[in-house]
Amino acid sequence: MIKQLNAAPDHAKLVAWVNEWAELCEPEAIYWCDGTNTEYYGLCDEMVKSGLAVRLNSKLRPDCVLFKSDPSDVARVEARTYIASEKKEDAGPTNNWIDPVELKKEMRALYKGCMHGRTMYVIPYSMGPVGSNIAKIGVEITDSAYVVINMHVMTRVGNAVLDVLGKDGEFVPCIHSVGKPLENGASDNGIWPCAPMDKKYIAQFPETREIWSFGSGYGGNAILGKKCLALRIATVQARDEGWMAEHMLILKLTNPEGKVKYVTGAFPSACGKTNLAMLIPTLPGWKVETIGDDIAWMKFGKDGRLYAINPENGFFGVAPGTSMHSNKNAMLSCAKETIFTNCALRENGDIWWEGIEVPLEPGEKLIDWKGNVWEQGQVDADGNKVKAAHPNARFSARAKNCPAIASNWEDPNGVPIDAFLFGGRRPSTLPLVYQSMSWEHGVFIGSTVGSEVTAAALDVKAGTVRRDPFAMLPFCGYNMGDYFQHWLDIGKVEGAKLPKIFCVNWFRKTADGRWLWPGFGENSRVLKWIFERCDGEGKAVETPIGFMPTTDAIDRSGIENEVTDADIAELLTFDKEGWKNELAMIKEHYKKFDRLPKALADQLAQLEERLAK
Ligand code: GTP
Ligand code: SPV
Ligand code: MN
Repeated sequence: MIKQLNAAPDHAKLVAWVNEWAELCEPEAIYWCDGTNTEYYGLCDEMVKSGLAVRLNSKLRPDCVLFKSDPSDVARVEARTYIASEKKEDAGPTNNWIDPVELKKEMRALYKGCMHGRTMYVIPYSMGPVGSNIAKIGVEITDSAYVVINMHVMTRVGNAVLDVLGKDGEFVPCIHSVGKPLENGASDNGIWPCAPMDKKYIAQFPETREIWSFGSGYGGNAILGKKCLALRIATVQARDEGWMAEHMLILKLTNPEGKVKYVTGAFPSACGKTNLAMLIPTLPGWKVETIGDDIAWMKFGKDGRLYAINPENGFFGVAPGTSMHSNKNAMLSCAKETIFTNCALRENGDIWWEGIEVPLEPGEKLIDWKGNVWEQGQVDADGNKVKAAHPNARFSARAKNCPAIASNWEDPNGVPIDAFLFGGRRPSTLPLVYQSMSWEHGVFIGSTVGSEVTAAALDVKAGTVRRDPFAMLPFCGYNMGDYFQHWLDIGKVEGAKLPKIFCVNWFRKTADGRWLWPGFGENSRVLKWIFERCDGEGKAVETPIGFMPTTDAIDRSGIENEVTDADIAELLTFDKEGWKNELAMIKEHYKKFDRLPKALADQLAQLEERLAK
């Protein structure tokens, strides 16, 4: 008999679905999450007691816990992520595909008895403000209390959601297990539970709008409202219903005269969305406020403009590199009520990571993300510095704790978008900023986004340029060529007043490896030019790749010594030879797409012509 820890809601379909999974997974107990603080802190206490989590020093970091995951379970696993559409061609060339019937059979065998000795938590959650007509409801079943507390932070969980569901409301069913049954009263003994790589599956079924995840407890693999629902499933819904689900930050930009514009930005994972969303402008009088840092859902308003909401409720932010200097608002967001994963632990009971810019005591030793004692300056057998925190260590912080959160961030109608930015880590060739010549040209730019590889996903080679169209390579729930077409179609909607499109690159380096651009708060100087361009102002020159600012169009007041005339000239030159090489790479990239829209092939041909002149 499975214990029922509390009463099930009055929703026959939901209860039947939960019972069906309970029968297969055979948990010890079923618990319906109510979303309260009592529930949240109760689960934190349990995990601290069992050794899965460490409670941080409550004077330094109130109501915070630290987890260390299994060293094999530290990021999204793209090679084990599937779009199981009925037809392979509908998943397209960029997604892994298995026939849904076959995959379900395979996965059911894994789910059989997978929750032995564990509680099955049922999490009703809303992506977007509860009850908003843009919001979507999901229900996640999981055997991980770590996932429950993360869902509390990252989504809106609990009874309010059940109220909206009523007796027969629709929800996206999401099933998750860490894939580590506990037999005969065994316990985790403080060790992060997960399954071996070849048993991990992150599966989306686009036609039936289901999510099945097995074997991983980390981030986007397990917190299913985020990438699985709000992007992979939502892109399919957005395509069918004429809206957009994008891997984009949303920010509110106010100029010194008090005029407001809203800007979104699609940068690949670990390429600066959270940082830009929370930026503190160095330019006097300018203000940036945060609407969202990772995902935007956008729909047309009656006025023909695109209105964006942030479907999330918190930030699952990259920890390393985050400091009071680089991102003060993120540091303050995670000052309390935060879940830390794979950060290092200090002797004083606080967290630490590379780039936090908090000096350690002389001789102070840490507990690193693997649980080993770590000494300052420690090197491994090959002489490489041992990292105290994993490069993809994360904080799960509540949006309401962000000092820069915009007062209207939960407006159910969303905010009207003026500009879209695309960008990635490109040490050469791509200028600091340029503007597209048209919507179609902007879609072309989005389709060619590339970045040096980061630590946000396993199984991709570091250091090389990876093409990540619209920063959606791992997150598009259908054929990428059709997704390009959807972007082109959005541009043809009658009466549409579309955002202007820009490409930015904060990551240019000199030949000897120095950053050419200081980035972070100084990026406000680029936002200023973008703001001006949206109003038809801002000096620019037309080049074969689009409109580039003249070197004096970027306000360098106060940083002329840091970014010299020579630097800005290098940041804003059109590098003809580099672009010829880029063109060849884009051609290679485009060969992958079986359903490449003709308009994009034309854009490529036109770029080639302009470069040949
Ligand atoms: P995901 O959460 O994985 O989607 O990542 P993200 O796009 O939100 O990236 P995030 O803002 O967390 O930045 C990732 C890394 O890039 C951090 O180590 C930052 O310090 C670094 N970074 C962000 N902005 C800048 C910048 O303007 N210049 C430089 N040099 N580094 C930056
Ligand atoms: C990303 O990788 O883009 C993230 C982190 O935002 S995760 O939620 O793990 O996908
Ligand atoms: Mn992301």
